[in-house]
Amino acid sequence: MLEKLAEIITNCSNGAVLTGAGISAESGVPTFRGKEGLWGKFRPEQLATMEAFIASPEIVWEWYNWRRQLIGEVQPNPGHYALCELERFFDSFALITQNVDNLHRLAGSTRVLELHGNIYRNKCSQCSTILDEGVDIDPAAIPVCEKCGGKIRPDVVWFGEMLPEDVINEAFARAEQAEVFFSIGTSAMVHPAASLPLVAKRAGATLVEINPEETPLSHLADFYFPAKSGEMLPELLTLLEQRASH
Ligand code: BV8
Ligand code: ZN
Repeated sequence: MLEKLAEIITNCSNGAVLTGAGISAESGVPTFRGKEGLWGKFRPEQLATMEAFIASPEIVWEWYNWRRQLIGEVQPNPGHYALCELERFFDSFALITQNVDNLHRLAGSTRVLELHGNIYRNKCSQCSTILDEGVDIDPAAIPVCEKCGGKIRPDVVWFGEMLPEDVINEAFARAEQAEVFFSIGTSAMVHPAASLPLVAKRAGATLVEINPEETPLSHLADFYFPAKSGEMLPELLTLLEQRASH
């Protein structure tokens, strides 16, 4: 299985990866839908929405501050680092992530397409002016935008909100061009991100999924590895490096 995939990768020049919360699970960041998941106490619609922010901005900020603090204490895991290495085996490579945790950049990936923003960036909830990185926000005294007085919010994409146009457009373009497309650590349920693997497959890519649990993609994938990304990806890289060295 893995040898066959390594063989295919060696003969392809265009690769793309879509990651979800699962790639950060082994760093200790709770996923969205796992039992200890971020949504444990709340429903996604409750918190990651503009409605929730308008209704109770302090609760939304408490949740993001808790996540910022939690993510601030963790390190990228071997899965993140392996993806930095994987880039070398392709002439053109795109790393597309649904995660807002910044761990791909921390691991050294240079070009990361962040479909859903970045938890450390702040922006105005009215005029979307981006504010300086990661200023801590006190939920009891949420700052307002100098330009328009709008409340400051995290620069992430909430349910019902558009994804950054340029980012999602590039992501679809890369999915269409990919010869090998990896879907790693995502339940493949949130759109439009979840359609990227389908677009790649339809355009003729070899679809690879790495996820300990089955998802709607698993039966579609050419290779489905029921495994942890932090274990599977380093194994794949070792194989690729062995092949490259002789
Ligand atoms: C939009 C940022 C409208 C914020 C996030 C009905 C049908 C279809 C679509 C919809 C619908 N109703 C509503 C919609 C649209 C909605 C949507 O798709 N809803 C879903 C719930 C059905 N989408 C939106 O609202 C999007 N916007 O559509 O705009 C529009 C359209 C036109 C014009 C104007 C407006 C915006 C979606 C973005 C929401 N923001 N995050 C924040 O983080 O706070 S979503 C968030 O959850 C993540 O970013 C991610 O995208 C998503 C899914 O999470 P995953 O990453 O997949 O994580 P999850 O926990 O689910 O799964 C983890 C996986 O890892 C598991 O499978 C697990 O087995 C695996 N795993 C665990 N350990 C490991 C592992 N894998 C590998 N190794 C391990 N060790
Ligand atoms: Zn403003």
